[in-house]
Amino acid sequence: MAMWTDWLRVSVVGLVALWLVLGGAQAHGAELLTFEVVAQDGRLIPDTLRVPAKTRFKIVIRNQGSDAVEFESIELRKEKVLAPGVTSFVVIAPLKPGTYRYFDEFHPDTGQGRIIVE
Ligand SMILES: [Cu+2]
Repeated sequence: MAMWTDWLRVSVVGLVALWLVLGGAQAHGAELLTFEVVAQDGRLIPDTLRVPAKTRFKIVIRNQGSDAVEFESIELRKEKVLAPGVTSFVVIAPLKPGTYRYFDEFHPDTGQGRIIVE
C-alpha cells in the first residue's frame, strides 16, 4: 500500500514537472516577438523598430562589422558588447507607448536608432 501511494505521488509530481517544462518552453520559445538589428560599418540596421505596447520582445543583434560594437539603450537600461561576428540578444520588458533610443556606443556618430512603441 505504501509503495503504491509513493509511486502515485512520484508520478503526479513528475507529470506536473513535465507539464511545466513543456508549457514554459512553449511560452518562452514560440511566442516571444523578435526583431533583428544588424551592426555594420558603424550603422545599426534598421534604425527604426515598431513594436506594440505592453508586449515583451527580444532584439537579436548581429555584429557583421569588422570591429566591436556596443548596443545600448539608456532608457531601456540595456547594453551589450559584441565582438566582430558575434550574435547576441536583449529581452525588453513590456513598454508604454513612446520612442526609446538605441545606439552603438562605440560608433555614436552614425550608429543611432529608435524603437517606436505604439
Ligand atoms: Cu555603454
